[in-house]
Amino acid sequence: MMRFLTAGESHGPQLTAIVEGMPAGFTIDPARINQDLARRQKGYGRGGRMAIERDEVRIVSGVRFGQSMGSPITMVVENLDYKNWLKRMSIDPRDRAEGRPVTRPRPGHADLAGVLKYNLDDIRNVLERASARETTARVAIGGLARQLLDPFGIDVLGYVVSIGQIKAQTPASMPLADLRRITEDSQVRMADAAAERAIIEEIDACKKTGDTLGGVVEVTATGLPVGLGSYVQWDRKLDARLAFALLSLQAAKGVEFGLGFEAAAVRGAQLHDEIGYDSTARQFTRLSNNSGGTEGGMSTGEPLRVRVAFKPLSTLMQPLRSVDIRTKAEAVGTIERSDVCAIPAAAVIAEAVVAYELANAFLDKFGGDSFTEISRNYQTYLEQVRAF
Ligand code: EPS
Repeated sequence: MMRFLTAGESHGPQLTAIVEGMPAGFTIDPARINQDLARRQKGYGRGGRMAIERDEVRIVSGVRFGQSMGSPITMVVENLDYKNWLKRMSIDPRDRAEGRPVTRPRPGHADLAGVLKYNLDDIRNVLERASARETTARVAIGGLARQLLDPFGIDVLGYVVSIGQIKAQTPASMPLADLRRITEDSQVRMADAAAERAIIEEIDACKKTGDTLGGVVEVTATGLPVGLGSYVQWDRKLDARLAFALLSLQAAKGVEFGLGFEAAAVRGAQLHDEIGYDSTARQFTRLSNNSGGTEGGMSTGEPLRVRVAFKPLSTLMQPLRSVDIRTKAEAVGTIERSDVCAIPAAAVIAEAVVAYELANAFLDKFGGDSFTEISRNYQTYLEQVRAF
């Protein structure tokens, strides 16, 4: 079982991730992690910060000669913007006077509950860590997880299905490689050119009025063996673990699998994925995939399909009513540099989170300390399922 911690403030010197439990003998290529970090920085609607940063991972433990050693892997991403915040983010008490405190909480952000909970008189102490900048570390961790899943043919891709009211018609059953190529070329990580044009207009309109936009992203994973996760205990259910991880993302408000909430409105006979058997491949088949690839908290072997709804970002350039935490006088929420829409980035982040949870579920099932041991366990299980 892997576990991780992230640390670091949005405008501090760096973001840090420590991942423990990565088995030995896996190829770890930082360039691949950097590709995902670069993907996270892209997307129409991002603010000025992404022009400053050039997120790149530096691995400072757990990897030697391109392979995992089995020891904790520590990854560091430098915040290039830190040089502009040296005094405001200083750890030295003598710099307090230069702190420029933030005192007007933004409705929708962690600001107000955060200062009350931690008894702080400067909202900056909350927002620095609550910021979605933290997801840089999560994408780096996901990039590591992908390198664990890769040799077993498991592929994971995130893309955008809607922004605001505008929905993409994502071509059903398109191979993941094609979907990757198309969404990678899209400014909003979407496989629908007409919807993309409408969304770009909508983002421009929101920027003019100082508003923000949320949306829904979908993550598909293919190549999963049947039986990841388990029905026997609540906290071993694959979908439950994915939902927990995805809802831990900043601004995430809902998660659904397959047909999702719509499943509640159709009759059982219309919903459930009928079972067939392919005697040549010696494999059970499904005639549909409304479940989104999980039944009873386990992977069915069909593609995993999960969607996450994100609310619009709470930093508004045309701010909402608020109250100053020091004077208690009426005010409006603080204006911080931010994004109009970060949903294209959220697709990359959700993808990383799913990759990590799948890698963990994979290790639960086939776990061992080395690539050799895990491969052996995996092959033996596949043979067992084929011979069933
Ligand atoms: C982010 C960096 C942040 C914001 C955004 C995500 O940079 P800055 O605050 O310096 O402009 O662009 O953070 C938020 C939306 C938020 O609420 O904090 C990033 O790296 O993704």
